[in-house]
Amino acid sequence: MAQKTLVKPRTKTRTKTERPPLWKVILLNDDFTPREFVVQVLKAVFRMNEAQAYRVMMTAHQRGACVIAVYTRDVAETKAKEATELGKAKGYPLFFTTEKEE
Ligand code: TYC
Repeated sequence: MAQKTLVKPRTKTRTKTERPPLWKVILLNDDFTPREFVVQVLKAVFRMNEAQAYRVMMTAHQRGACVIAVYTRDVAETKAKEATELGKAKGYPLFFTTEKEE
């Protein structure tokens, strides 16, 4: 009698979890927007407390730019736009941009 090969079915499911790429929201410095206003916007849009917002504002002020947070692309773009609009509404050149995280 021919020998039969026992084929054991795979029972474990292998899940490939691909995380969506994250996007950075970056705050850019300018010479006109008041520091206190930048802090207000950071608190309102990025849910930071006073100390966190102040630190981020000062980093952008001194170095030219500061990464604020990472989100999915949609959220990052929406928040950057919202925050930029708040400045625009007051006539400030305050600007937030996004960049894909590598
Ligand atoms: N540089 C601005 C000032 O001196 C303050 C400021 C800080 C503006 C950070 C934008 O992203 C910024 N009034």
